Amino acid sequence: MPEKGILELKIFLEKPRKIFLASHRNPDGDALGSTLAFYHYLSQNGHEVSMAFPSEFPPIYSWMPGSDKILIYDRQSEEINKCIANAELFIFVDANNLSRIDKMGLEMQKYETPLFLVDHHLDPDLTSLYYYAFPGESSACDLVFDVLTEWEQKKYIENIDIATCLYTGILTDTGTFSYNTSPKLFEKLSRLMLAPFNHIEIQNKINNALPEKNLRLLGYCLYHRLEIIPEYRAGIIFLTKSDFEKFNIQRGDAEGIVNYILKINNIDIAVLFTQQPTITKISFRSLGDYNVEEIAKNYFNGGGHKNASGGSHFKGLKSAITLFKEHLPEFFNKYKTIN
Ligand SMILES: [Mn+2]
Repeated sequence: MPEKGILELKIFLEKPRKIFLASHRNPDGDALGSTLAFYHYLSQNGHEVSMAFPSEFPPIYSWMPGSDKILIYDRQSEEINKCIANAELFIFVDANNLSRIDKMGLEMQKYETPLFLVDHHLDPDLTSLYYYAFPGESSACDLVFDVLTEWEQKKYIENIDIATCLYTGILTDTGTFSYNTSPKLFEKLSRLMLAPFNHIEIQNKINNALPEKNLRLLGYCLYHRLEIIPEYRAGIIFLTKSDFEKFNIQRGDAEGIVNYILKINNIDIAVLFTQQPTITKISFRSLGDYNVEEIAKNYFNGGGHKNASGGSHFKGLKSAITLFKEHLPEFFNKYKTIN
């Protein structure tokens, strides 16, 4: 069973506790939503809660309730180390293993503090004392919904702050309800929407709020950098270090670009290569049964989900693209019959 100790944890939380919440580097809407939903629930119940991400979150999420209380390890490590040292419980959301959050994870591993892992990625670390890990579910927020309803029934889910955060995480991790959905998920969403928040307003804040330069960058990528490999239903885009300078962009600004490749008809596999100061980062997306997690894991030191994964390469941008192209035919042939 991919869950352990949920009811014991509820008993542990009957006393006020010091709790440290953490999620992954380059936090997305789901990392924020799941962290903040726990933050609101736990602080409303008298616990002393601190929360941290290894790196900054995109400003597009700064309207989320409680986001101003999030600490960032890249610039507040001392303060965070104190929170880690004092905590009686760690809650780690939307990531499968503490080893994935480098320095902050190492700091947490120094202590015997019980850990509660809530995640929907593949290969969750099931050595923690408590976990609720269902790989393949839509989002960490989807799972936080389960945990909170198991603990508290309906009333907490209808709290406006908690509902806002959970809705946002589900919205962003399902590409506005376009993948990883299920009747059960829509049932949960209908429960969340009983809370008095404006869900269209949230969609606009997330989907219709790109800075102009990001859209111009997208246009540039699609016009100048898109390579289509029709025989393997694949499309790739790359960005160099000098592109980052030219468009004055940070890595987060390029994140959504890969999804546009999949909008092309007859394309089911999409890859974005971004050249970083020392490494090349790769984002994989796919439609249908093409399991890009496999290619991310086998060749690019990464992982994630079947239709959305990430990885990295240490021998330069060109070498990363060549490596992908080398393995594309076998990858395509493996899955083409089931698609
Ligand atoms: Mn997620």
